[in-house]
Amino acid sequence: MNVQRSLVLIKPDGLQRDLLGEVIGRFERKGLKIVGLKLIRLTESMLDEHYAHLADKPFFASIKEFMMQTPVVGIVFEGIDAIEAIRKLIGSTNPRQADAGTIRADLAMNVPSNLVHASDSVENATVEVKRFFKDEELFQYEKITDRYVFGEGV
Ligand code: IDP
Ligand code: MG
Repeated sequence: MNVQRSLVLIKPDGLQRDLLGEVIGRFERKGLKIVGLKLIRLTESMLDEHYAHLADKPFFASIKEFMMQTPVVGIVFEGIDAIEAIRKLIGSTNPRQADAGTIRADLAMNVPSNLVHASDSVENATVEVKRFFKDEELFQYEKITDRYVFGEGV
C-alpha cells in the first residue's frame, strides 16, 4: 500500500472568495486524511523557494505578490497514491482548460488565481511538506472510516 503525504495550499483567492470549506470538503469527501492544517503568512523567501521553477518567468514577481495578499491555508493530506489523486482533483493549471469536475475547472476562471497549489511529485511533496510544516505540526491518528477508505490498499 503506497501511502503518501502531499502539500496543498489554498491560495488567497480561495480565502477571499469564501471557498475554503468547499475546497477542503472536496478533499475530505475523496477520503484524504488531514494530517496537518494551518494558516500561513507566506514570505518572499518562502515563495522564492516554492516557486523557484518559475524564477525566470515574467509573472514571477506578480505571483509572489498575489500569494502574500492574505494568509494561505496549508494542508498536508495523507492517502494511497495521494500525490497523483490530489493533482487529479485540482485539475490542470489553466482553469478554463481543466477537466470539468475538478476544483480549478468548477470554481476558477484564470491562471494566477487558480485556487490551489498541490505537490506534483514524491520528491517535491517531501520538500514542500518540510518547507511549511514542522514535525510536531503533523499528526498520525486512526479514523473509524480508514477501513472503508483504505480497504485492502488497492
Ligand atoms: P501548477 O500550480 O499547476 O503546478 P506551475 O506550472 O507549477 O502550475 O505554476 C505555479 C503557479 O504559477 C500556477 O498555479 C499559477 O498560479 C502560476 N502560473 C503558472 N503559469 C502562469 C502564467 O502563465 N501566468 C501567470 N501565472 C502563472
Ligand atoms: Mg507546480
